[in-house]
Amino acid sequence: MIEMDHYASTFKYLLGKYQKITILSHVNPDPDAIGTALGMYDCLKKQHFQVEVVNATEDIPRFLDFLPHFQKIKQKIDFSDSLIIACDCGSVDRLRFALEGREIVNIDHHATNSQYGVLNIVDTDAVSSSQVAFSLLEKLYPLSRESAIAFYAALVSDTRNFTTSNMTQSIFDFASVLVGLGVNIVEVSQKMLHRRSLASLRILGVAINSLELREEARLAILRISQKDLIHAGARMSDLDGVVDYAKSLATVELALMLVERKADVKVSLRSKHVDISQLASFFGGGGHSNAGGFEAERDMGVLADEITEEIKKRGLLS
Ligand SMILES: [Mn+2]
Repeated sequence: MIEMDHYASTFKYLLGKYQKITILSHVNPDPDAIGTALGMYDCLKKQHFQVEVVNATEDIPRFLDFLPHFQKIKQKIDFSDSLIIACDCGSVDRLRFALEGREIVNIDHHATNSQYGVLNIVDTDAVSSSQVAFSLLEKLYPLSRESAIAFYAALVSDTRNFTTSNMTQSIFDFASVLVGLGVNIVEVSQKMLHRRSLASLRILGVAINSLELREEARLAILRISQKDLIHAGARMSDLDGVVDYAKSLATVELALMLVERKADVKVSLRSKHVDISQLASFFGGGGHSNAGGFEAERDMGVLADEITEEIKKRGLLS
């Protein structure tokens, strides 16, 4: 973990220059992006800043509607003179706003983060961006139950319910602190796990039917076409976690999911052990050691072959 004292004093100095704050997170947000943003929102709002929380995406996962202030999330930035706080976002273009000339505080844990802020609080040892945000804010302000709920939901999601390979004892200590602030863990689990959309199950079925194994069954590929999405009535947010099913196969080391969208193909990468962050960067994306992704304007079949070749060239499965 990074040493937070220095970052906290710089952050406090930056906050002192502004009355208004705009909290952003990456496009097609996951629960860590939204939970980190809403936890920060609650904390800074209670410090009497004028705060707005914005995400460029229309389709924010609806199962997060139990998070405090979820209804406050807007699609448009209204403040022109605010400090920008970016949550869980590895590159500034994934915020999808024109931010030239704006001061940005970059709070993240992606190994591929491009350090686009005036202050970059990027801890690649943190398991969620909410952990980075919490470590920062606890140096400066009291944290409420509302912030804790949002940070905990983010933590649960990015660790896939405390099962990812970066889990350590200290993560349970962090979770325990959040629970001590009043998080109802049963409620969060039920709200996050037991309220799936029908479309998400239908598209999961389609994805699993498309499973193809390559490289002696160590590489799994899932493909979802634009037609599949329309037929299932699925949105991109219904695909959260689908690629993990391919990774769960005993023989599989590396799993890919290709989703055909209107203008491009979205690729999600997951691995059990090998570092796939450089592979994701090579194709213009980013991520963590075991989870990443990118977008490409190519035919799905061509792209699957290209990625397979690059995996072989890099010896990721040898
Ligand atoms: Mn994250």
